[in-house]
Amino acid sequence: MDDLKSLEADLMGRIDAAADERALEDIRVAALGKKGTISERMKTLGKMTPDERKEAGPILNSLRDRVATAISAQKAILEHAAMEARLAAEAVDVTLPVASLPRGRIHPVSQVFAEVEAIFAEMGFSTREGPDIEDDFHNFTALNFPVGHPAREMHDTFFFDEKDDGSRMVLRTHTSPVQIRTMMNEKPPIRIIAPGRTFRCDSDQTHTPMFHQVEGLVIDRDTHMGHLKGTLEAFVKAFFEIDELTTRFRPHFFPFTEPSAEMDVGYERDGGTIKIGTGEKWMEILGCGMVHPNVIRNCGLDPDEYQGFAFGMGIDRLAMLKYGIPDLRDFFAADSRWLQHYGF
Ligand code: 2NM
Repeated sequence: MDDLKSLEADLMGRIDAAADERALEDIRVAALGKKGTISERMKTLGKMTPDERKEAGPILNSLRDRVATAISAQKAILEHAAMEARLAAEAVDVTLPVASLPRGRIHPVSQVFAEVEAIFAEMGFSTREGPDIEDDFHNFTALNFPVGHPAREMHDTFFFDEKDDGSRMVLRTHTSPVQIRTMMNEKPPIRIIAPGRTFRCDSDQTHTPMFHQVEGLVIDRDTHMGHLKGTLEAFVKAFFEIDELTTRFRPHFFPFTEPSAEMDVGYERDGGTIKIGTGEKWMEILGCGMVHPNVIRNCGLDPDEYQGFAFGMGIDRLAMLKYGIPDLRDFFAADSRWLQHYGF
């Protein structure tokens, strides 16, 4: 028995002192491996009388268990220390400036989104977002698009495959579904903008199948077209950084607003560049109108109690106008030289 005690003390001392996982593994093999000191003792059990074995068996078993447990515990300590040492050695200060790589730039679309958000935030608007993939109700029906309306047809809308119930999801053709969700889920007064990606099956010099929009919505009691006009004129002045602005509201048709209008702003050419603000010419810049009573009703609000205005504009075109970028298609070509030139 005494030699077992001293064997255990010796093993425990060496396990505690093991400096790394390799040294510990050597100790494990020397004690518990096939020819290990403890394993060799276990083999002697077979040659004992039943009475001897009854006494020695539990003693050897528990010795083996204590040694195995000590090895596991020390292994965990060594693994943890090794990980700490590796983390310390491989630490990188991600806040240091990158000196040897070309710096990335902010895409003009991201820049303009941020500018538009900041301007409307100052006027008390907050931002709402929604999914790119929408159902028919939020993209069309709630917005007062009659069944069979041309905008629902294949040539404008990207449809997904029919589901088992016959319905089809769509890539949203505008961000208006965000306004629908907001009206259904929040209580007036509502003052929000909805920036994001939109999709229409259209591709030429001035249209890309994916483009960017900001729409806005105000719903309150006694909201009228004066509020619409004042808000949009204040926005255009702030965005183009001008004090003088002439505007013109041309009657238009949208299913979701009544009356509807397109807003033109005055501009003039100064050499090759376009100067927005005043001038002989008119530039169409956004669509707008008073939210149709059907839309307000579809969202569970009473149109006799609440009215409001809404508007929508293309961010890509606003970026081209403000920053003198000539070709829309370069926006989405992922050409790093273009981004180096036009980025922020
Ligand atoms: C536009 C033009 C006019 C619009 C309407 C709505 C809603 F959800 F309130 F009915 N959201 N956005 C709207 C109105 C959008 O884009 C050219």
